[in-house]
Amino acid sequence: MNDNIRIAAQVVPSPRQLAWQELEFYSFIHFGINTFTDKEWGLGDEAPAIFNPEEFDAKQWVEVCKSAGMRGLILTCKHHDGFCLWPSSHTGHSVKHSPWRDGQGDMVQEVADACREGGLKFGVYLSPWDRHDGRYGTSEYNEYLKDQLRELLTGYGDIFCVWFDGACGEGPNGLKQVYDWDGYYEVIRELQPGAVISVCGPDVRWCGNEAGHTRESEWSVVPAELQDCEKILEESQHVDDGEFARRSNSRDENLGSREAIAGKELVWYPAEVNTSIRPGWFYHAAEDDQVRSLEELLDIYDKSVGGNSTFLLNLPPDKRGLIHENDARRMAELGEVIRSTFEYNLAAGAQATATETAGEANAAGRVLDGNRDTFWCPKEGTEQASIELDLNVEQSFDTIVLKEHIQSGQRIEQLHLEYLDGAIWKRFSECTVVGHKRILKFPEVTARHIRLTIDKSRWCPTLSAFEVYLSAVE
Ligand code: FUL
Repeated sequence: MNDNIRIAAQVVPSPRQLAWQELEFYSFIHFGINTFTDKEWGLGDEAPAIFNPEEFDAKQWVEVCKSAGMRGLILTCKHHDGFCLWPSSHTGHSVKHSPWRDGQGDMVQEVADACREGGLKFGVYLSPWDRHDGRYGTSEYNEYLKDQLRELLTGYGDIFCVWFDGACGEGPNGLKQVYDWDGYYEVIRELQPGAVISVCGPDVRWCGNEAGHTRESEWSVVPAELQDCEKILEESQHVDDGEFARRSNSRDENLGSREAIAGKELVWYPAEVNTSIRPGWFYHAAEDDQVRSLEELLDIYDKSVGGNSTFLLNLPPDKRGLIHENDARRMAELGEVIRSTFEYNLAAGAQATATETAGEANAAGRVLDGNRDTFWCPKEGTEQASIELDLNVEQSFDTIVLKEHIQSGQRIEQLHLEYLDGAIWKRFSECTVVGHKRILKFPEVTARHIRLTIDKSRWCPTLSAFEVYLSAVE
């Protein structure tokens, strides 16, 4: 084992990254002037007078998110058209000049409050690209954006995420903006040190597509140069032609393999999968019958949450200001399947033994205690090891959940699973990386003994959870 790999094995998440990772599944809410013009990208010349969601109910949004098992919500406080959902004192282009609540409303406040009451974390999307503001393209605009950040990060309680979009074109004067990213980050770190800065930021990496595609091997330890990737103007989205949103893997397939990280400075920069429940990010009545199927959403859930990413699923409220019945129904169905699948861990009372352990504190049984801070691991320098579960009785199962102790780093590169059939071990599943969580699905197996063998890892693997389930859908 070379030094590089030992170093890579010890790159760890920051506390804010760890807290974010544990949210696993949360919503994106695209709502604004586009909801009323039936557009995806507003031009910036829309009159605030058209903004009037008469039945707006933030509690309904929160209830829908919770029914799916989501733990957070990110609101488009300002999209590319520049219209603000809060009465910003730095522009008139906001709800203040709309008929909604007679210009007295603050949608950011109502959503933040509903999230807090409902137990969801609240995050803000603030588009750096602004097609309305006359300051765009000058240094004054950078000050304007920082002032807006100050408003959003001081007036609405704890913020778990500031989501910066990579899409960028010209402003109203035909000018492009040179963004003061470091200046923006400074404001965020000062006012909300617990918030992750996502996509055009150093904490959370865009998975590289908006279609819901996931990588087989999603590494959280990647070259530091990726932190600047989405901020490169030439690569950002310039045209709203629908093509970008469904393009798959606009970045490399394997960002963290040994080859990809050799000789590079490394950082913990975990992935987020963002996609919409419908073709568009904003609501369009014409898409009411194009809500993604339960199967498709479950598949994305398993491969994102269960593929060492998080799942940011967009739910666009309609002109009434409500999440449409079709989307709400789908979310409830999704939540029901997820809850019932992961309700009974068949390994909860099992016995665990391992080929070796680093000591009593890291005994095999640690994978069964449901505590994210404890874990099994072999001695440092042991890259291959096995752990076996005795379920006490024969059980039928088709799903296994594995978790590494990522507070120690991400290390597993390849593993396989077998069950004991008489006197013969039979292979039934395998995977590459694990990271925060790996969900493995396979044709139903009935057995009492399960063996997991780590074939390849970095320095010494850790395993914090080894759970066994029978899923609620075939
Ligand atoms: C893209 C934007 O252009 C879309 O409108 C949407 O907000 C999506 C999440 O990011 O870059």
